[in-house]
Amino acid sequence: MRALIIGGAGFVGGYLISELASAGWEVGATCLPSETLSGECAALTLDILKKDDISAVLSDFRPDIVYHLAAQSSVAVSWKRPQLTAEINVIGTINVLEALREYGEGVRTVLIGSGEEYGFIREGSCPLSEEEPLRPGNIYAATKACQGMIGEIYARAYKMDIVMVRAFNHSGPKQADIFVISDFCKQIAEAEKGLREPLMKVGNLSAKRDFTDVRDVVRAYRLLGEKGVSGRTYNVGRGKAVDIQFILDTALKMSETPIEVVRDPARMRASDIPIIEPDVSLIRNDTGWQAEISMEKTIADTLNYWRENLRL
Ligand code: A2R
Ligand code: GDD
Repeated sequence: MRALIIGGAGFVGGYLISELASAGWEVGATCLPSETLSGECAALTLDILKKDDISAVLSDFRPDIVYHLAAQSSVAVSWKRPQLTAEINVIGTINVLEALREYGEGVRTVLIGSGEEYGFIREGSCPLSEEEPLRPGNIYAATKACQGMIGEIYARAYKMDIVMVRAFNHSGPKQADIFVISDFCKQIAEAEKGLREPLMKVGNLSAKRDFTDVRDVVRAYRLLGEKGVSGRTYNVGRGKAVDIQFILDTALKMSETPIEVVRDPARMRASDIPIIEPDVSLIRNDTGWQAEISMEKTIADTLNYWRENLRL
């Protein structure tokens, strides 16, 4: 199997390269000119805002399957840079799908969307099945809902083999520190080394989110590439939301130094969905996948990553 990962230099990309290469797949991965790729893969440079360049990459690498990961992936950034988020996540995805449509060749495409797409859910509707109506509550979520809808349109209209994913929160070593687990762990590691005052800055601790280890998530992506049903959308998550307070308490228990918690208004969002929790029976039934790595391990590994990788 020849897999092309678009957006391969991001957080998930590195893990997906390892997962697919370990399974014996031949992997090509793209990155922006400013980025570098790591792992066992053919490296290609690509900006998805340049459609002709996508066509050239497809003709060069000739994949059987394409994983589209490239995105502006932060909810927080999407409030500050809505145009950029829409351009990359919507126009960029259309460019990818147009290039794939022209390429033909029966290639399978896996589009990575988000659990955020469900947005303002009705009371009592958790766990959320894939049939639940989408009511996005932020710019990022709206662009990902749009990506999924456009994916469905291409699948139906052009009979393209497209599998869509709504990935819920995922974390692990090497994640950018703008995401909550990585953010809290980095603050602890800095406090332990005396690089900052022993203060933990936090945002909204009452939001409930469903966290899965990135190493489980990329296994789900491989299995969906192998066994996912064309045209279907799959939730990828643990199936059990916890509040951010739980993440904070678990991380603080691992700290080697006492840390005081302080609310940081800059970390509060213009609007934050109270709970997002998926029903994961569809992916379990179609692929046998379920999350295996505990949240405690994800947090411990992320904290150890920061302990070893702080730039002093
Ligand atoms: O923004 P950068 O410099 O971190 O680069 C990101 C890259 N990217 C692009 N690639 C090609 N053409 C573009 N115009 C473009 N704009 C951004 O996509 C980054 O290297 C990659 C996305 O990786 P992350 O931001 O680390 O996201 P992550 O956590 O790997 O999530 C993968 C997918 C995304 O579609 C998320 O929205 C979804 O899973 O949750
Ligand atoms: N980042 C951050 N920092 N978040 C905090 C903090 C803090 O100090 N304190 C509380 N939170 C809360 C946020 O308000 C949000 O409710 C939750 O923690 C998770 O925030 P993030 O880790 O920034 O992730 P996200 O949920 O906005 O988005 C991530 O998950 C989506 C899937 O549900 C990203 O990985 C998206 O790309 C992904 O699609």
